Amino acid sequence: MDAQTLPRIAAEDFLDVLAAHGIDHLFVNPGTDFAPIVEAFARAGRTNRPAPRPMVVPHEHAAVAMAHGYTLVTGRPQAVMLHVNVGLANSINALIDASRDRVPLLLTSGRTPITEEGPHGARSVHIHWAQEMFDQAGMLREFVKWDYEMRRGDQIAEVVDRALELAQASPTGPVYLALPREVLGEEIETRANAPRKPRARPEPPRAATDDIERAAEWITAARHPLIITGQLGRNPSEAVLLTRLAESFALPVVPFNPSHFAISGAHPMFQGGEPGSLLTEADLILVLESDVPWIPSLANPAADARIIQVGEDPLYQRYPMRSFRSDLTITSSLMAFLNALEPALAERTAPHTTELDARRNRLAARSSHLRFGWATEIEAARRAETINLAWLIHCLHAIIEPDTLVVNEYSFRQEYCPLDRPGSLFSVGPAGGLGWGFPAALGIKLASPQKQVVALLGDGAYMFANPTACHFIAESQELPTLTVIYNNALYGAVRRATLDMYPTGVAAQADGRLLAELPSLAFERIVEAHGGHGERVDHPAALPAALQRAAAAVRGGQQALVNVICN
Ligand SMILES: Cc1ncc(C[n+]2csc(CCOP(=O)(O)OP(=O)(O)O)c2C)c(N)n1
Repeated sequence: MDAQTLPRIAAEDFLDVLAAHGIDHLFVNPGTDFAPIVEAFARAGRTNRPAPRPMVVPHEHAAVAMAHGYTLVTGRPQAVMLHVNVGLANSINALIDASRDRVPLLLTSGRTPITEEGPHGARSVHIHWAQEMFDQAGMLREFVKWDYEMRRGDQIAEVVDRALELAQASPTGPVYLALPREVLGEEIETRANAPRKPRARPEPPRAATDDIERAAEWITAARHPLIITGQLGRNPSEAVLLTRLAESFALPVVPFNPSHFAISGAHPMFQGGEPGSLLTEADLILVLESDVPWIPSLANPAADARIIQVGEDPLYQRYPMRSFRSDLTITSSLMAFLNALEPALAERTAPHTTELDARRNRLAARSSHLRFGWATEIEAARRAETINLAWLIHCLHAIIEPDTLVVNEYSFRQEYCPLDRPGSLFSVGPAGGLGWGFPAALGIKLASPQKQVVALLGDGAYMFANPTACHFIAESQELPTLTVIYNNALYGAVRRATLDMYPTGVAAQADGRLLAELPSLAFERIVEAHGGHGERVDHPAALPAALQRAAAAVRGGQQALVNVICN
């Protein structure tokens, strides 16, 4: 067969249009619905047509989380194709993470053949009946911005254009497209106008001048301002701007459950990850891209504090309930906001007024005091018999290289391991669908092959990741990452919740461990089974060398895992 002269099928247009949109990878987990896609890839290979690189990922959750990680680094959406409803169902946890993390992504899956006989691609095996649903997209509609089912093979390019422009419009997020087999296999005319020019995209929103003026006035007038960040730092330039602003205008920064690096943990304006007294004493709080800037049942700002909330979707319109106070709500990208705020503040105050200098000194003293406390915790941990979180995170610091990317699906804290580079931290998104960290680290490594990628996971989170699928990908795709597991043989969060709610209850008599205990497994042997380097450590003194050996293995091209047995 000559691939050049065969009648063209719609699946070829699908690959063409993905390539035209700059999509590097199609992460797939295939089924009987894939025949036209497989044929299209084979034809593209034969004719040298540009196509995304197909990567078979042996679990759908991992496929979506890899795409998520890749996009966090590159900013470019990727595509995923899964097997009809059953494969799609396996991906929904990862889709929820991507959706709440506002990651643009084209998620596609097959749809069982529509016709029972007749057209090319009509039903041909037993499962084709039971896999049909009345509304396949219904199971994930709440977590995508747009969904559609391909109806005509000759329309595929326009539909993918629409999908990708919506995924990338502010606020960005996943979209879903169902691809029936007969439609993918439809014979179509070769397009006269290919490759098509992409439509111009709208810019992310920018704060209105009046709002910038008002925010600058309020910040200048405040005696006890506070900045709380959440997603700030996805674009590393946001962290650069924020740091400059914090320095110039003596503004304390608390990255509260941060997704990314907002400011260095070594900076005097970094005030730890918990606002503490800063929250209750503040007379102005600037909330930058944070869905949950504080926990109202635990502590609240003063009643007369002014609150400014800024974000691309500051109302979090897809959240059913969210009631954080706001006196000025600004819809804006953080780059646009911070770039406009800086000169507006500079117009109102010089960086070295007596008042600002005094505040800067006070904040620097506060952060030194905090730092002393963190150092004391580390010293106590060094001398302990078992490993705790502070010690584990502190020990990571010694293996972190200038370009290391830290993936966090545990409690990574700059308090114990200050980072100094914007763009160096990626935490599981606000939905907390566990299992994200390991495959996201693989996607991050795929996007940055020269960099060291270190993933910090709980033992629970590691098991949620379908570890064998992830280790297989690391091995087969040559993506050596370092996985560090905080192994407390526990769903600690579940235990804490039980003890918080029923501190004197019956469950507390057994330390709240009911339903929370996990077996302490030899995870180091799982990585070894995949050709990787495994370490098991249970004493604080042994941890630094184990991490060094694992990091060296990764530098040598081997994936590595350190199973850290904790107290
Ligand atoms: C997919 C998924 N299932 C269940 C949960 C509920 N959950 C939240 S934290 C947690 C325990 C995680 O265990 P681990 O990663 O070991 O961390 P630890 O709580 O022990 O600190 C669970 C089960 C979740 N967030 N996501």
